[in-house]
Amino acid sequence: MKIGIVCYPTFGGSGVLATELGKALAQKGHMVHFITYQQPVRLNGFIPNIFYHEVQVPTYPLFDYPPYETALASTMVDVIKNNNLDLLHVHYAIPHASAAYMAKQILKKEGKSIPVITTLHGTDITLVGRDKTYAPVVTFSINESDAITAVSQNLRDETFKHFDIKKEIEVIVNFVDVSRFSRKPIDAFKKVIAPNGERVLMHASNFRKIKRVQDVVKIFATVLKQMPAKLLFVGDGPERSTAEDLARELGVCDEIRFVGKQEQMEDILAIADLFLLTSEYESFGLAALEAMAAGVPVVSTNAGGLGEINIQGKTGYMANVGDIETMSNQAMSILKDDATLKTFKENAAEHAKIFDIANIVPLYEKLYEKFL
Ligand code: GMT
Repeated sequence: MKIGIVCYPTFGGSGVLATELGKALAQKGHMVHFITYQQPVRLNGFIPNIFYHEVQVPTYPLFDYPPYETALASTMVDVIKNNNLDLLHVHYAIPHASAAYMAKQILKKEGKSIPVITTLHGTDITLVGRDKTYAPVVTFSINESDAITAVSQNLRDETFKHFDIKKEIEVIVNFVDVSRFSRKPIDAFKKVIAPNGERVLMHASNFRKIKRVQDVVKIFATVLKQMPAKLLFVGDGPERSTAEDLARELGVCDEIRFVGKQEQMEDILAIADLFLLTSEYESFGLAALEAMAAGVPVVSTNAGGLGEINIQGKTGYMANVGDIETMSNQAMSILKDDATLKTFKENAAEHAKIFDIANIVPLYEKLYEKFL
């Protein structure tokens, strides 16, 4: 098949998922054309069946807001026509679904029909998409998609709750390449981070408000009172400085490292003992799944779809949003001794296998085939 993939190229989960999907499809022999405004972060190295088309957004003094969506729709038309694509798969509704609708209409006038599949990822529905500035366009363009998928049951339910959707939404859960994340820790790296064998806690996100990164700092500060530990913060974003300020205020700054945006998540996760995800909402929590695939148990909130991946008392624990005390106790109960930690690690790795790339990518292929 010749498949066009549209996504955000940045470190967010939807872009990561879309890029990993494209790579997996290319490895299975499909021709995959990425259409984005920048090379997606996980699209590194040369893969023969992958093509990359950059969306150029020319500026003009008249434009306070360069019309990205128009440029995207035009690029879609160009790529679909010139490469004779079979279908277009857009990830994250805004503005990808509406740009795809526009491209589809243009091509229809020229006699070419292009099926559009929209995958909903989370904030496109639960936060940004619900804003009345966007909602009518989001509702319309989702309904106009030939197929709609959501990355969790929770997100499917939220979409029906908040939008007037007339079509079925298929749940195709996120996936992880388990083999890639089953890494042995790099000893030298572990020694730098935890020179005295301290427990290593970790959080990875885009540090947006919704992630409640201050809660991560608070949980870590509580754990630190009970046992030697280090905290790795991976990623970057608007709340990073707030987290840093709080760490200073709580006197735990020396035990925390901010390692910034990282591509080699598997190497970092390999040295971690516990992953903390304190979000107010997660449609799925791909970062937590990647942690589990690396054998790292998760203490998270029970928000959104997190309960669909994190199994209470088995792969980790969950608590209500903002319940620092419970999450701190849960973290300590996992980390308290080597035997308990080992059991949680094994459970996490085992459970992640359900979400292995080999099980999920065929579901997308099956969906695509319906339209060919
Ligand atoms: O979490 C973010 O802020 C990034 C966002 C994105 O769209 O890139 O992530 C969403 O999609 C991921 C992949 O499907 C999910 O794993 C995340 O849970 C979801 N984020 C939220 O729902 C907040």
